[in-house]
Amino acid sequence: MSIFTDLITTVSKKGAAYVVLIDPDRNDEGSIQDRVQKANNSGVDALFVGGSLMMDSKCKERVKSIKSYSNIPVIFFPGGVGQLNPYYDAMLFMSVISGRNPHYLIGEQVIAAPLVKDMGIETIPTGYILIDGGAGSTVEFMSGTRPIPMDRVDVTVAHALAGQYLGMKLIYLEAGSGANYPVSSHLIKAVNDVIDVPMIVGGGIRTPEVAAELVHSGASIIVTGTVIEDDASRMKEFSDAIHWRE
Ligand code: 1GP
Repeated sequence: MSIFTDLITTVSKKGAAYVVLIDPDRNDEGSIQDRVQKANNSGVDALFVGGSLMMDSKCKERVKSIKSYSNIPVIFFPGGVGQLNPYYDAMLFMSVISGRNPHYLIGEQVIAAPLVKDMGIETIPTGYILIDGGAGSTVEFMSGTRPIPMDRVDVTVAHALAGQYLGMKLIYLEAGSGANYPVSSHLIKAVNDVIDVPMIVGGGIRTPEVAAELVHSGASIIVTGTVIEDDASRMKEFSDAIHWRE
C-alpha cells in the first residue's frame, strides 16, 4: 500500500491524521532520536521532514538517522531540491500555488523530478497555499511569494479549487512555522465546503484544543512543529485530540 493510501485510510478510520514536522536544520542528534522515539509511541501517524532554509550541510545524515529511529513513515516536506535524498518513504510533491513565482510553481519541481525518479520516492501531488499567520514566515521570504490574507476567503477557496482541478491529491493550508495564529476555522470550513480532496493544515497550532477545532472544521491532517520542538512529551495529547474517532 502506498504511504498516501495509508494516510487516507488513517483519516477515515481515526477522523484525522496527526503529523509531526521535524526541521532537519535545528536539531542535534540526541533530540532527534528522542523526538522520533516519542512519535513512535504517541500515536503520531507520520513525520514530515523539511524546512525552508538549511543552515548547515548535514540534512542527509539527519534524515538517515530519523529514518533509522522511525517506525512511522518519513515524508519529505520540501524546502528545496537540495534536501532531497533517498531516505524518505515518500514526499509531498508540492507547488506553491498561492504564489506567482515560477521557480516555486514549477522550476524546483522540474529540477527534482529526474532525481526523485532515480531515487524511487513516492510522490504525493500537493497544492501548497500560504496564508498570512502574522509572523512573516520563512516560506514567504524563501519562496518570494506573498501569503494570502487570512480574511480573503474567496481568494483562498479559488486557489484550493484550482489546485484540485489541476490534480493535486492534497491541499495544504499553511500559516507558516511559528505563526502568530493558525489558519482560522472559518477559512478551513469555507475551503472544505468546496473541495473534495483532503486538506492538510499547519502553522501556529499550539494546543490540542485548537488542533481538534481545526479538525472539526474540516482539516484532515494536522501538522505541528514548534510546539513539539519545545516539548516533545505533548505529542500524545495532540494525537488524542486529533484522532477523535478512536
Ligand atoms: C507545518 O509550518 C508548519 O505546516 C509547522 O508550524 O512550527 O508553527 O507548528 P509550527
